Amino acid sequence: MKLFDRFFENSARRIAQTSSRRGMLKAIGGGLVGGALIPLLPVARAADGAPKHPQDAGDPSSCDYWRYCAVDGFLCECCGGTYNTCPPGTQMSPITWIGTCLNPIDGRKYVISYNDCCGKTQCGTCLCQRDEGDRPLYRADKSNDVNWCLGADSSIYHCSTAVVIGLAFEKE
Ligand code: ABN
Repeated sequence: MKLFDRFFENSARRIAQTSSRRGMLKAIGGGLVGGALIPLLPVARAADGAPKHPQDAGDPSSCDYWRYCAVDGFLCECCGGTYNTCPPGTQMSPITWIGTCLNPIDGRKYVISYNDCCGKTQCGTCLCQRDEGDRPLYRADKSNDVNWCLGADSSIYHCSTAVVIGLAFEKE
C-alpha cells in the first residue's frame, strides 16, 4: 500500500512541478473550444439533385427517375413543387393513377400514386410520358391518360407527382 501511495505522491509532485494552473486552464479551455468546433468542420453535404434517401437514386427532375415509370404529365419537380409535393397555389387531386415501379437501388417494386396538382394552368415543362402498364383510354380503369383534377376543387391540371405508397407484393 505504501508503494502505491508513494507512486501517486511522486506523480502528483511531478505534475505540480512541471505544470502551472494557467497551463491547465489553457488545456481545458482548448479542449472545450475544439470540441465545440468539431460539428462545424466541413462535411460532404447532399448536393442538389442528390438522392434524398440512401435507398433512392437518380434525378427527380429527369423523366428517367425510377418513380416515374408509369407517369403521364408534367413533373411537379420542374414546376415549383417536388416529385411528391404540389407547387404552392395548387391542390393535390384526391383520386389518382397507381403504378408499380422498380427501385434500382434495392431491387424492390413500390406502389406509386401519380396524384395531379390542380388549380393552375398546365406547367408546360418536363413533360414525361413513360406509361408503364397504361392501357387505352377506353379501358378507363387502366388508363393513365386522365385528368385526375376532375375529382378536385379545381379541374385545371398543372403537374403530376409520384408519391410512394409502399412496397408492392406480387402474387407468386
Ligand atoms: N394525369 C395527367 C393528365 C392530366 C390531364 C390530361 C391527361 C393526363
